[in-house]
Amino acid sequence: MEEAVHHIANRKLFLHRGAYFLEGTVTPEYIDSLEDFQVRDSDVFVITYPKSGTVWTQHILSLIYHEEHRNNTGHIPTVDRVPWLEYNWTNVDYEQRPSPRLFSSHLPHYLAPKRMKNKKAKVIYVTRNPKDNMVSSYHFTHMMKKLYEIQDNIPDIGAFMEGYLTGIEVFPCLWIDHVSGWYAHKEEFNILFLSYEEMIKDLRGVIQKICNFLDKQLDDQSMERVVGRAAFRTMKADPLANYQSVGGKELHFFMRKGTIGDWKNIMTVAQNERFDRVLQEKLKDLPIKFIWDIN
Ligand code: PPS
Repeated sequence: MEEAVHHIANRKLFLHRGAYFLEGTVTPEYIDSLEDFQVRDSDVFVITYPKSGTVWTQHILSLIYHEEHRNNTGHIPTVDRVPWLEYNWTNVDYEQRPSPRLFSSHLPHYLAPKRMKNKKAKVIYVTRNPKDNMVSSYHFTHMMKKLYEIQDNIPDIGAFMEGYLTGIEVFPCLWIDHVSGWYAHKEEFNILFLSYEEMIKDLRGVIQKICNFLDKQLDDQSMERVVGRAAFRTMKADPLANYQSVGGKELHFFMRKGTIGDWKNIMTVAQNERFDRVLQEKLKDLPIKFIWDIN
């Protein structure tokens, strides 16, 4: 089990304080230093379990805050506008960055900067139903391995699901631990919970909700632009939004299918039943009603 968890595509994973991180992009010392990260009251963080709509929400935040992004006159990739707190891929000097700073993160709640808990900085936490989350992650893993020409240890969906449910090949930790951790500690943060599914079903409504949370009111034309540019097809074709050239590789498959219920196309009945057996009880303890298909 230990051996199997140690890669995502060409990256080794290392375990630190109960979570896995990508080796070569971050150190245990840096993760520890984030505890004292100088959070500003005006900071905004998008926090997710991977494959829950992170890039989508990053993009929406960037569109809300940056007029030249909305108007298509700016040329800064989303990942630079809303950089990763724990993975500073683009070497942004966070201290020098003007307010309001926007960040993305996959950190579990207990590794979040303690100054985030003064309840002034804003946190947007996005969840996704775990079957689609797992399937999105499965395809992503395959595409990454193909991209980096890694032939070995490519699990089929059954093996991948076992890992997802039990802790093998799970980055950064078990889905249920991440989601239940952030919900259980919600009183400590100024936090807005959103779901991928409500974004699919009512994108404009969710963007308005985000604007209300951020105290950022957009006029009708700006709102129109944000909604239009955050649509799946538009984002998929937008090199600034689709991670096309991050790490010198063509990662445009971050935008794969963008729907609810794709798990039905790949999971067998038996796998679905097994998934339910393992997670159903735990899901009951979450204050979320998941949407499992597009209808
Ligand atoms: S990551 O690697 O954690 O940053 O991935 P993340 O961005 O969280 O999740 C990727 C999935 O989000 C889908 N996506 C979208 N869906 C609908 N509309 C828009 N605009 C959009 N942008 C990204 C993306 O397609 C991945 O889901 P799947 O199911 O694989 O298509």
